[in-house]
Amino acid sequence: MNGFQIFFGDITTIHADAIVNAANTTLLGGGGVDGAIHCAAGPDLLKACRTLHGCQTGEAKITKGYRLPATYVIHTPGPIWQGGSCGEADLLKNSYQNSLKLAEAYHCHTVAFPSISTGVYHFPLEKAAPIACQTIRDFLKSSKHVTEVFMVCFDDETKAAYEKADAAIQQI
Ligand code: AR6
Repeated sequence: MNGFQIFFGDITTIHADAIVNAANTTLLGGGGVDGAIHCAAGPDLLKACRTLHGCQTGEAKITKGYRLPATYVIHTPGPIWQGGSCGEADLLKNSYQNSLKLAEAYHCHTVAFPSISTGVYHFPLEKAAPIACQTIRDFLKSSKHVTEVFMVCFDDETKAAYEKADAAIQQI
């Protein structure tokens, strides 16, 4: 039975086959979780990212994890919140879905996500959490290799929002 778990943590310490990076379209690093991942992975991650020539919002690209405990890093730029009428919800769904598809293509069993776009990109947490949980749970219904997905939350408010969203989905 494929599973989804929400917990507190620092994604750079997670022993998953792949962790997902909430990147920007340059894929050349930044602050937040992106900065933490590059810092923990070491300079070879940036070297690998330079060869990828960026990534469009909602798409995903993969590198090795280098010094991270994770085997791979899947980089996806989530949407910047612009009020909600610029396709942000679909783009956020694409980020989760395309990351999961790439994990499946690389035969990953365990995949850990941070809360994409809800930091510097200001996607409202109560809108982002249901999109993330629904997309992950739908994917797990038919995935072959990806069997466990973790949502790694960095603060109380984020964890509470994902738990609430996931509980609502489970009741339907
Ligand atoms: N582990 C798990 N989650 C974390 C960690 C960590 N180590 N560090 C931060 N978070 P953000 P975005 C949480 O701003 O909104 C970068 O500069 C954080 O608390 O990292 O998608 C990129 O280069 C929040 O809940 O990503 C882009 O330019 C969540 O991760 C831009 O920020 C996402 O916050 C992307 O912005």
